[in-house]
Amino acid sequence: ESPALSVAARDPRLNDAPLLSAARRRQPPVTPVWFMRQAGRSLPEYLKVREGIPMLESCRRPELVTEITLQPVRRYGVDAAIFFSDIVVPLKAVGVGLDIKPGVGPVIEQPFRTRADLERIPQLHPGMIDDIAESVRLLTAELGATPLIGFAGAPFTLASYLVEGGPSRDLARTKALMYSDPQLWADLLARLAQISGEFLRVQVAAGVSAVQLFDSWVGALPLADYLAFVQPASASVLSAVRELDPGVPRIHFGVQTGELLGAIGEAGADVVGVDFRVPLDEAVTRIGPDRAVQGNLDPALLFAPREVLRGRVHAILEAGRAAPGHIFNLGHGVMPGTDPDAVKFVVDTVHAWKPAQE
Ligand code: 1CP
Repeated sequence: ESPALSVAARDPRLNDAPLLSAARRRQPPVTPVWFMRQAGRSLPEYLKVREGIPMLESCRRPELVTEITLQPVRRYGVDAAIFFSDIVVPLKAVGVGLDIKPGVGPVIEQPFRTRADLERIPQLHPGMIDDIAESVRLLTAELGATPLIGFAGAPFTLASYLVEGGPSRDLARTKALMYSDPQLWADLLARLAQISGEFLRVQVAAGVSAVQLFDSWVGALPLADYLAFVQPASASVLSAVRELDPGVPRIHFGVQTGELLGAIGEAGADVVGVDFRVPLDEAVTRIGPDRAVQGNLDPALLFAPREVLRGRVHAILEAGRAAPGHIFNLGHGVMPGTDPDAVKFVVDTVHAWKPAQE
């Protein structure tokens, strides 16, 4: 049982924020836009403030987290900030031995293999992440009418790092555990659901306006296995947020999830993130009329000529009209080496767009 968290008062101007209107399926006057990985390696101002500070340490310094989170909001005029952190931060906070290696990603000291390994993944308690709440408070004070999106990794994607020991192409060990010891798998996912749920609740209590649950690698599974082995744990994370504050929209995203889109919505999302492989109007058919969508420009298009980029942005905005609410985003994160001026061009193109009259 988690202790009661009291929810911070939010800026009343947030009621009219386009991001939150779209998430609530009230069509805002302009389509809101933000980008996964909008902070980070594509920004020179990010590389400058990160110099000499290891990634995981930078996530635990509230002043630095605040500065890095605000950088893309200042530069691009996006409709939301995404909290600067990483999906493995709460695992580190409970004591799992891990690091984020530059150019690689998360690396786990002792990969998860047997039931005995569960003992090395204790529950997360709010007192372990006071700095996260502090960062959110600093940020919401600076952001005013611009929403802050909190986030966490979903149980499947977190489990994939723990079991593989780091980034993996095929998730073979993860699937082997899932198919060979379903009970241990369920217990691992339940533990990770507690950790992700508490990580999100601390952010919501401190004042974030929306949350995104990243299940980046769950597209590796067929639908039947997603329903049997993953959806219950993801649903428990999303319901932990809803119980604390039903007014905070829940966005849920994964890569290569074309076959899973309906089920990802049914895990308890208000907004389903769509990668670039499924056109948005087709995604709406798969998800149904009760949820908004977010997406879905291929991040590689940021390297294309401006006329090509503009055409694709307009096509996505047109396709997004099929949805009861559309938040413009990429189909996955901004890639390192992306020209920040191309990102700014997309923001301006989205904001300038007017739907053709019927
Ligand atoms: O030193 C560095 O700058 C390392 C690069 C980096 C950054 C900037 C990592 C390592 N994490 C982050 C920040 C981060 N991670 C953010 C906030 C920034 C923003 O969005 O503006 C977020 C939302 C994440 C979430 C995250 N971490 C995900 C889910 C999103 C996604 O891209 O699918 C995942 C899978 C991770 C793991 C991770 N952390 C870092 C890397 C390079 C990776 C991916 C490794 C892999 O390919 O498996």
